[in-house]
Amino acid sequence: MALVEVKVPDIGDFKEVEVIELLVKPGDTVKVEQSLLTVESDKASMEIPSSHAGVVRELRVKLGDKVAHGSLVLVLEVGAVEVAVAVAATAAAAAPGVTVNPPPPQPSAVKQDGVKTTSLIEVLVPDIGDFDEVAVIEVMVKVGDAIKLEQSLITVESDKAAMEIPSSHAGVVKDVRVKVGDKVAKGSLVVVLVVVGEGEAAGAVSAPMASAAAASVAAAAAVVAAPVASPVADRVVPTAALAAHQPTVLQTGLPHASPSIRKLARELGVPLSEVKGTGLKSRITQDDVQSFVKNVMSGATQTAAQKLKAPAAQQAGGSFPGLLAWPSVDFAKFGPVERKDLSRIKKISGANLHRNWVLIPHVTNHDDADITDLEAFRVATNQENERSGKGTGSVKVTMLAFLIKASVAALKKFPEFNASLEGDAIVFKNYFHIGFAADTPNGLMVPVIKDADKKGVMQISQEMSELAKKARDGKLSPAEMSGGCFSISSLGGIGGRYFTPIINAPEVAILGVCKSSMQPVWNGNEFQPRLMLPLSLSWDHRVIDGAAAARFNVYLASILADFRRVLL
Ligand code: CAO
Repeated sequence: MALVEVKVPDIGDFKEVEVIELLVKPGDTVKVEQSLLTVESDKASMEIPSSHAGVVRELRVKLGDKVAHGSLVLVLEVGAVEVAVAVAATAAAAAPGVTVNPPPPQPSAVKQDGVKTTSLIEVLVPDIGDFDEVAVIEVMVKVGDAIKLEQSLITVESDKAAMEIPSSHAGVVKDVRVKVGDKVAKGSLVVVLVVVGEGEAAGAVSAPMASAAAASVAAAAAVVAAPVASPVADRVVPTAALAAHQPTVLQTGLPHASPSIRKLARELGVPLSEVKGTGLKSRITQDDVQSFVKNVMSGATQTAAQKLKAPAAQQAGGSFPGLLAWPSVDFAKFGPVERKDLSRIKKISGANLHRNWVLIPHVTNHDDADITDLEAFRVATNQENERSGKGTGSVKVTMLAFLIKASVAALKKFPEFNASLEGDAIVFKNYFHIGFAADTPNGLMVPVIKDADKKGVMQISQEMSELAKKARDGKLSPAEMSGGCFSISSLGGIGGRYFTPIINAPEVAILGVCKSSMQPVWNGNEFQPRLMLPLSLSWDHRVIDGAAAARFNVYLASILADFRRVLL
């Protein structure tokens, strides 16, 4: 084993470039040519490959560092064979032999003083180093676009660098001769421009540009031809040919990402222009691409293409072939409108609710519970707590806390309600975590009271009040919203009679509660005024039968009518 220092190879006529991405860390095993870091000039990003295989012992650069030819990147621990290769490569690097390609022939100027001319100009790919072919990954112009001199036309990419091909002329695009996926090389036709000249033919307009390009091409050629310590180092320098041009990345608004990230995005079908970069200078990192994919998969976000298709998909998508497409209406035709994006929470909860509604065969049973005595007890308890000082602060015993306790008793009696469906099996849970729907300014959230069976009504009230506040302040953690077995959605503080709550998958049932009201109830001899609480129990018919649901409601109502039944 020996230590080898890996340095930045010759990167052309860039004095310094910034490290914008570290692709390895100490302890990583790297192969020869594996990219170690990404550096960036104002024109291109490039990856610096390893000259040896080995294990990274020490990183000598960090994000934001400026590096140049010869800067130490990292120290590698390599085996004996690799050391021999390193020695040979270093010897080669010391040898003379820098050759500079001659500049390409320049077009001759044809003067036509005082005459306005219109000419067709073919814009070709300039010398891009020693790449035979590079792939076109973005076409930034279309027919009819007015193009400025040096404006980027296309982005091409090798396996190590992405670069933009600028226009050699100002003009209007008459024809685009490349498309994404095409392979191009030096001299490939990119676009045909209509160029208007004041007293100059198009060829003359191109002359200064051509010489500028020639100079930079020569510089690039020198870089490419220079012997370097790494057997692959010449592959990182093709973009020097563009050094003479103004930065175009920001002008075009193209996503800022290294070649490997672009490749990853292409493989995954991720539209990079829709990914928010969190790296240095808003650069898109691998994590950004991965979280974009996760968000799309979880339904938290949609790609622009999905959004376009979404309305139709909601009705006539893959799951419901044959249904009519979602109506597309220009509402502004009928009156003033205002368009507002859904909140993040609404997007997430909406996607979940939609899935649950579509995939779960819901049935809802409605019933009433006589809570006359329970409400009297709740009010008395709160008054008693007030008097004795126990209720100081904002916490008071709520009807919902009693409902949680009563539901736990019903879940214990009917275990199929405290279950989840997993393929062909039912998973019965021996814990009782109860979620409750909380209405927040940003949308619906469902915090979970953990181990509600082990907690008293006072403690549940206290936790509910804290969790509801957190939900409204947008401070609920994922842990506080996970693990639920059964949910309760209470609209009792608002009003209404009954509704159909949507089951919160993978749970199999949910209890909806509306506002209690005094009702005349027949006791066998006479009508009596009783405080009745409307209950709506939605259940998954794949797991639960209608009879069980009716029994669950009857039992729940009986407990609410007389909580002593919990003890039986
Ligand atoms: N019948 C009659 N009154 C009721 C009641 C019921 N079933 N439930 C609550 N109330 C009363 C309370 O006693 C309270 O009155 P006082 O202020 O006089 O004591 C008032 O209504 C307000 O209660 P609340 O709703 O603030 O408190 P809660 O404990 O009942 O509920 C919470 C807390 C977080 C569940 C509730 O605020 C909330 O967000 N509910 C909406 C849930 C929701 O959106 N569900 C729909 C999901 S499906 O889209």
